[in-house]
Amino acid sequence: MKPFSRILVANRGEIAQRVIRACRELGIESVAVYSEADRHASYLDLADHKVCIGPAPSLNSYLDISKIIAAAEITDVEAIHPGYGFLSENPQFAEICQSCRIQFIGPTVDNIRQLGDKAMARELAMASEVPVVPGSPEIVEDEEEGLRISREIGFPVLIKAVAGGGGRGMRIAREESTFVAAYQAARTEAANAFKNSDVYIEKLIEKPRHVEIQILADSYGSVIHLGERDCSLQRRHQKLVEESPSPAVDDDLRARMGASAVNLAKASGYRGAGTVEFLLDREGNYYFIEMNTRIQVEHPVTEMVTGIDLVQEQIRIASGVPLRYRQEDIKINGHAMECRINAEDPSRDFAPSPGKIVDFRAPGGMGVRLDSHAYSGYTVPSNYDSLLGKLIVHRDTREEAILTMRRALDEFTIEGVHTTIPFYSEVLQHFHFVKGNLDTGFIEEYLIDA
Ligand code: MV4
Repeated sequence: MKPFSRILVANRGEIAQRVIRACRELGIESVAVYSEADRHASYLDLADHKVCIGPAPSLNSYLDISKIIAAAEITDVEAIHPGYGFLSENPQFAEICQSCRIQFIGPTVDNIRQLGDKAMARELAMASEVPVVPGSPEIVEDEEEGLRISREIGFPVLIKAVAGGGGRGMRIAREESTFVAAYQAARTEAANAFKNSDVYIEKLIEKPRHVEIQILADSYGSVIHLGERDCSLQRRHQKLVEESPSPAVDDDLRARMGASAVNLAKASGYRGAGTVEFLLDREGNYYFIEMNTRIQVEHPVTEMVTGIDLVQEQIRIASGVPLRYRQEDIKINGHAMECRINAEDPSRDFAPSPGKIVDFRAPGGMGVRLDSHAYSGYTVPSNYDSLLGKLIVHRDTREEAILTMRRALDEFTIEGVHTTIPFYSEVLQHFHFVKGNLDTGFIEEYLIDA
């Protein structure tokens, strides 16, 4: 039985294509939406229907709730898949979908609200016996309280915005004397970026790994985890390479982190696919930092090692079908790795490089998956993020995955715009990367000239 008859995909680019593919395999009709800048996008050809939702700027198209809802009403869809970014973690959008009797393919409105507030998510984690970084139990109202808590947990500390994201509204205070300035700077930045100046405090974990657990939860309280992704390789809070399993996680740690993630999801009454983010320190301690209530860019590495189509599962869950897997059904097979290929110039501080792709030759062969909407003749618009696609490999071991990734990167030809392909070839040759010695400072430390 198919879960829905028709779904609208409220996104663009590779993730729109990814969701349309899942719909097609489930026998569900898809409706693609596009801005004027995406008129010639290839994902539109894969969908059963398409609707123009306005001019190029996201605010007037992909972020305009009334346009998306109008497109959904006109095409009479039963559900909307938001992809990632744009409206995917907007509780107001999820609420409007609900009031229009359109199923939002994602978590409940309450899930998005509660977990989108990082201080609330932290409190929930503490209440569910999930390890958190030592810090303030709640939001910190003023400098005096902040100083008192910081002295208690010990410097250095990190002041974080409750509405934070992408590292904004985050400041380090290494010692008492710089605390007040850092506290005020974090609040001001948070007020400007998120219209919410609330902050909380955590002890600073130096050079952590970023390890996240994928979970799936159905509407009946069943929750499973699908192992971890190591996303330690980042530059300015943009992930570059993701892999599963993490070179730093063994079966025992995976079981403990997985149980923590499942406990948190159960405590919040979570529904759908979600990701619980942890920091892993040098001693192998893990600490909850936040939960993402969407499908993530890097979801394919988990799909490759588990064999589970996460987008199809999102759709099934949203239609009210119980989970088809129990925890003991989940086996991690081999090793998967993903490189995000961006239209950016690594030699110019990763500046966006929009323009026309005059030649596009995709890699292939054993163990290679390419999720990309780009093609020869495609013009990369300057209005959106610069993701051209994701190159994913899946092999028996990490060593083999690295060899296949290097080979696939060598085969991959994109002419007309600058891309991050050559940068990845360097990363994959790096001694520390090959050894699996990664932390969130790796790129800045080893690969960017100051
Ligand atoms: C931290 C941290 C160290 N200690 N929290 C960055 C964005 C937000 N998602 C959380 N982040 C961090 N939180 C404590 N207590 C270091 C980071 C961090 C980071 C985390 C994951 C991946 C890359 C990062 C790069 C810089 C800082």
